[in-house]
Amino acid sequence: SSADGEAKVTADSWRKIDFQNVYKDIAALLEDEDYDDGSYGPVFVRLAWHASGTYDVRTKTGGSDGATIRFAPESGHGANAGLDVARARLEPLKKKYPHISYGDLYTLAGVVAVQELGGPTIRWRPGRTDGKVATDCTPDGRLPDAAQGASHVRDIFYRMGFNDQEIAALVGAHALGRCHTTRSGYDGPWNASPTAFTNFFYTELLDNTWVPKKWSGPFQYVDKPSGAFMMLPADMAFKTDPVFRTHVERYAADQDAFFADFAKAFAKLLELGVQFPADAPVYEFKALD
Ligand code: HIF
Repeated sequence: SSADGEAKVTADSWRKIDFQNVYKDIAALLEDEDYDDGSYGPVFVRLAWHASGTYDVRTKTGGSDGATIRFAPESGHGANAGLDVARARLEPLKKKYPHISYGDLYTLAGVVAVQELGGPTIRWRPGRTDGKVATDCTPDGRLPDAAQGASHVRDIFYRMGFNDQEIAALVGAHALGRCHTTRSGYDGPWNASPTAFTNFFYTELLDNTWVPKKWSGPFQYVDKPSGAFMMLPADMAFKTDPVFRTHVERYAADQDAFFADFAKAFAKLLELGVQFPADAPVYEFKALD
């Protein structure tokens, strides 16, 4: 159980931790040839985002502080299906570094994954606490529903405090990983290199003809003619909505612009609702060789 580790985490116990070492240890957990496409990186990014993306800017509830994603009922919310796999993979590091909070561990895992899969440097600060309990879980429905379109996506991300440009920059993370029929019900990767952080979400979205997948599963798109790659209905909103599309075209044409804007928006996402100690250091970790 995690109770021992939790008891030791106080508001400033991060001071005892060498986060460069934690970074290295998370990086060592990424590769596994028997898991998915060979990397836990994509599911670590999804864990970091789902731990954070429950934030409501109006009520100032949710977010990664306290990491309520590990408690029922939030752990069992439909949007979080499969994230137990990522949490279990990281659990040995909570044992090794009992002073790290779960919120810091989960968000740092997302940073490590983005960077080690070839993405931009993400500024990151420690200071999240373990001081929340199951009754602090956010209500179901705070994370986006992949079956819906642009107005729903805006509702969800405006609630977190993002604007259209930031939302369009974030969605590029769907270059990573895949959908699993056993988790979301959807199926397949977004492109041919799901373990590399690229701007391929945008280029594939614009360059392919996307057609409804013919199957008995949930409505989604596949590329014509190969059928090897997928788009969620919510992803397709970034092609059809004219404002989102302006940003998508820019990021498809300019990977550096995407990397710069993603780095800012993703760092902001991971910090939503967290009260950092005034002297918490901001890390810019170097990717390992
Ligand atoms: Fe995802 N996302 N996401 N997502 N997501 C899935 C998988 C990943 C949405 C739905 C899904 C973001 C936004 C949205 C990642 C990262 C981010 C899956 C498939 C669904 C259904 C889960 C599964 O079956 O395993 C929706 C509707 C979003 C709003 C548009 C973020 C921007 C893109 C915020 C983000 O960073 C990653 C990485 C994965 C791949 C996980 C894996 O296990 O490979």
